[in-house]
Amino acid sequence: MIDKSSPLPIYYQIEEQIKEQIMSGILEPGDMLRSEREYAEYYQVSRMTVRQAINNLVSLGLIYKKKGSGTFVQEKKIEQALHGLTSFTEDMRSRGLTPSSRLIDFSIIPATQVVAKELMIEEHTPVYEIKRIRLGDDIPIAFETNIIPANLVLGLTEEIVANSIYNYVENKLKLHIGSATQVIESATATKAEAELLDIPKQSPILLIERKTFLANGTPLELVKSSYRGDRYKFMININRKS
Ligand code: 16G
Repeated sequence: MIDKSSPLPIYYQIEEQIKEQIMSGILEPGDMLRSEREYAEYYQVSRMTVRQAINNLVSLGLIYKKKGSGTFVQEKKIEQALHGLTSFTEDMRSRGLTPSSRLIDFSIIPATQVVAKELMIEEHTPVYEIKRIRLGDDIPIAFETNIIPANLVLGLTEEIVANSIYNYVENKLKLHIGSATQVIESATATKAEAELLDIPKQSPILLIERKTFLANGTPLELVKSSYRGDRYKFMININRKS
């Protein structure tokens, strides 16, 4: 099963074989992999070679190591389609996961110059600053900070933001959310983010900045979200210009 005469490195061949077993479902989420020693014996290679294959699969987020117990197949990543302006609550529900939030901060602060410019309001105008850990089926998925003009989204409370901001804006305030610009980049988790998201420090994360507008063009929110790179991926449908 390992072709030692192949130009492909041996660790890579092992990596591909394990990956194939995960993709085809022979190995399922939560299954424990064989130990390094067992793989080394099975493939007749050194443990170092096996370790390299395993570490690469860990970096890819396909498997994870649990201290003292072994290496396991990771749950499938949550795929978010980037063709609709959806809320976290909707994203989770559409995947059959139960959304929840842990409120880290809820305060009203004066808008800084930068925030004021982005939200097209006067500097020092009160804005909500909301920091939440967003969970799906009780697993932390993202850490999110929203900045929202206080005199636009009236009556926001801790209880509301512990549920869904978009639901309140649309169904209670009857405002129409229209569009958003979104920038996604890769980063590694800071110590604080790692603690909040329950991942090792320096783990890969997807950093998303969204600016959302009401249908009439008024800026509604500035949002920074750090999504766990091991649990989340984005999908876009693209059409070639005709
Ligand atoms: C998503 C949005 C965020 C929005 C939130 C509302 C991204 C990157 N961000 O997390 O801008 O404020 O949903 O969610 O998608 P909620 O209605 O559940 O509070």
